[in-house]
Amino acid sequence: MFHQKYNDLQAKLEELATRKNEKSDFYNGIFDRYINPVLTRDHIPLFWKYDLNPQTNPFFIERLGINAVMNSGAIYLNGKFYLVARIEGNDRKSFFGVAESDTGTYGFRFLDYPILLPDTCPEETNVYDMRLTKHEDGYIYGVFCSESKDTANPDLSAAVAAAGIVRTKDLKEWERLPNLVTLRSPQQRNVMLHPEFVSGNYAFYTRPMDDFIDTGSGGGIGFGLCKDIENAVIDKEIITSARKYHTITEAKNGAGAVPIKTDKGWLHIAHGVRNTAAGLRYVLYAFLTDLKNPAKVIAEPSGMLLGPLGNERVGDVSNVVFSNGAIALENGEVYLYYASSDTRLHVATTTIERLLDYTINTPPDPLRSVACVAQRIDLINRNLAYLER
Ligand code: BGC
Ligand code: BMA
Repeated sequence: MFHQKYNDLQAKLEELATRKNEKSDFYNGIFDRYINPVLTRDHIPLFWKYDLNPQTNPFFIERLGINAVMNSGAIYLNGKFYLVARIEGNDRKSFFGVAESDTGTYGFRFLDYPILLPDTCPEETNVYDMRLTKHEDGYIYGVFCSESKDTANPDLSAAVAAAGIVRTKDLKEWERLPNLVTLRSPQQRNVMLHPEFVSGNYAFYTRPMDDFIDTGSGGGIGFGLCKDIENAVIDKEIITSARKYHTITEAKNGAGAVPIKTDKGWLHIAHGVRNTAAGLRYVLYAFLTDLKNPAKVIAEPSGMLLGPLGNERVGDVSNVVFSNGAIALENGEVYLYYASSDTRLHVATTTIERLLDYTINTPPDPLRSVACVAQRIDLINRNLAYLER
């Protein structure tokens, strides 16, 4: 029985890891969606979950279950697609695991071991959402959320979020650096390192917030410079993409995938959050910043780029899509990895050209219904005139 079950599960895992993925029939011209997710909890190796020795596990039961695989950093290295996924155990703690694929849309397999981060922060309880940046200094940096109990607050759920920093050259050996210090923001989540130096400094996208959940006075996605990555301190944060009333970013926004360098500017795919009676709704949106001044927004299309659809809407934290990684190949293909409802990871594919067309030529949000209708009537007028020609 034991061996039979093991073989069955192993065969299923093998089938999952080799199953091809096809584009779904979703169409908007901007990107393609795929039928299957690229990573789920079923992709986790059996030897991470079961004790495989029948003597010590006669019932072949799971000892350390996995609840979800989601928000993943992404990088293309030596001809392969790598994801550093947020993996959440049944115990609610998340950690990171590296998965590798030749295709980017299927065939992801986890390396034998999850990442054991150097234990330099004794108060740290949970880690998640790593952004991977191939920096021009030669290292690959991983910036992630390091969460600790707020011991000063008697509320059991009170927590403090900070940005943890690790670096590697091979995704196997990880060196941990001190957490980022932002002198003017007590909490940070969704911090990401810019791939290039900006006037000789390391540049971070930040997310100033007053509190663990509420961004409070934090006006949007921040940007700050620091001299020394081994002791990263940011004094001043300025706002790049701002939160706006009655838009998809009203409650919060935050950096997503590391920006893609294009000849028209830095292409950002971030997340925007609004509050609803059913809880927070997370969607992805895009904007473009100046090549020389990556904090300066030069185009920001109206509304969302990608929102939860169909099955994506349902999961542990429903009505959420979240991205912290995309891969742009030299030939201009883009693989955008996004998780749905904190449960599983998907890919959407497109090209830099299409994303630029979308970002530059989608009109900005006029912020009021009446102006939105005028914007649409303008499109209808032009279309009807065109069709009647
Ligand atoms: C969760 C994150 C979430 C954050 C804010 C954390 O405890 O692990 O998934 O984004 O709280 O709600
Ligand atoms: C957060 C993020 C994500 C998560 C989202 C929805 O604030 O950092 O980890 O996907 O909430 O729960």
